Amino acid sequence: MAEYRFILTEDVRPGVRLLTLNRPRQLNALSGGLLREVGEALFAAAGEEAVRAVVLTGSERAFSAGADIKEMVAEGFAAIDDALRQEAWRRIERFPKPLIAAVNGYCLGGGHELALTADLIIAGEGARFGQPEIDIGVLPGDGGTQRITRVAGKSLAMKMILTGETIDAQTALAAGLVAEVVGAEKTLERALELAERIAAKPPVAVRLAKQAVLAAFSTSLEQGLEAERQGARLCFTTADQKEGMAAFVEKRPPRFIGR
Ligand code: CO8
Repeated sequence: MAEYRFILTEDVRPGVRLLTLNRPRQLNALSGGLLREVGEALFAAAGEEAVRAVVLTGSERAFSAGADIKEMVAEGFAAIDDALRQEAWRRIERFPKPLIAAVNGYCLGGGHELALTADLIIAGEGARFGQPEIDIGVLPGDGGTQRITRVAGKSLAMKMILTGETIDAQTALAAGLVAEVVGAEKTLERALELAERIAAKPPVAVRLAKQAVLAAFSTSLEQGLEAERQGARLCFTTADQKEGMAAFVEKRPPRFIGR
């Protein structure tokens, strides 16, 4: 596995890779370097057959407090116009395997936008979610206006983005922004448990299921339904579909081979 400066990577369970944002003293502020490493690590994980799911986490105090404000002060317009940074976001957004965010503490600005690129978020009960960009003279630049609105609706999106106020984990749960709220000490464990469970499922069906759900955010209903149908059809060409259904009929556990 590659060596990184701002993140830690570890294969912790069968099929599960853990990526830990590792600038704890800066509350995991997303410097260009950190973001590029997340993009690189996910790009690498996408190409490794043995990695079936990834868990992304931060520290106890902060998943991430957002884009690195000091870097933006130093770089000015170049910070937002940075092609490498944009490429990193594209790699993160296009990661084809299941991505679970385990969030404790602050999850703000670009940090919240990073968590929102995950397929599901497990939040510790003390987690705070927010888009405070308005207080530093900008607006969310990495998906917040679109992803919060599509998931949680206009009112909460406007409230978070226009006031910059944070919401707690229970409010995020009620709004559908997170999948589960657990005790802070259990956040990572729960995310890993779900990742391990997903990692044991037939990977072609998992990838197509993820694609089909994501199609709901970027296509018309008709196109989304077609994406779902195509996915289901493709599954019928796999050995794992035959094995899964045969195992059910024969009343035994399936042995998926990943094809
Ligand atoms: N960037 C850089 N450094 C940060 C950031 C950040 N976003 N957040 C915290 N830090 C640093 C602090 O400067 C401090 O460092 P030092 O000790 O060297 O001064 C250290 O982390 C600890 O932070 P605090 O002392 O402030 O800790 P507190 O517990 O008092 O406060 C808060 C915690 C409330 C989270 C506070 O740090 C804070 O408000 N942080 C900024 C949150 C924020 O505004 N985030 C949004 C950033 S903008 C963004 O994400 C998107 C921009 C638009 C897109 C641009 C594309 C390039």
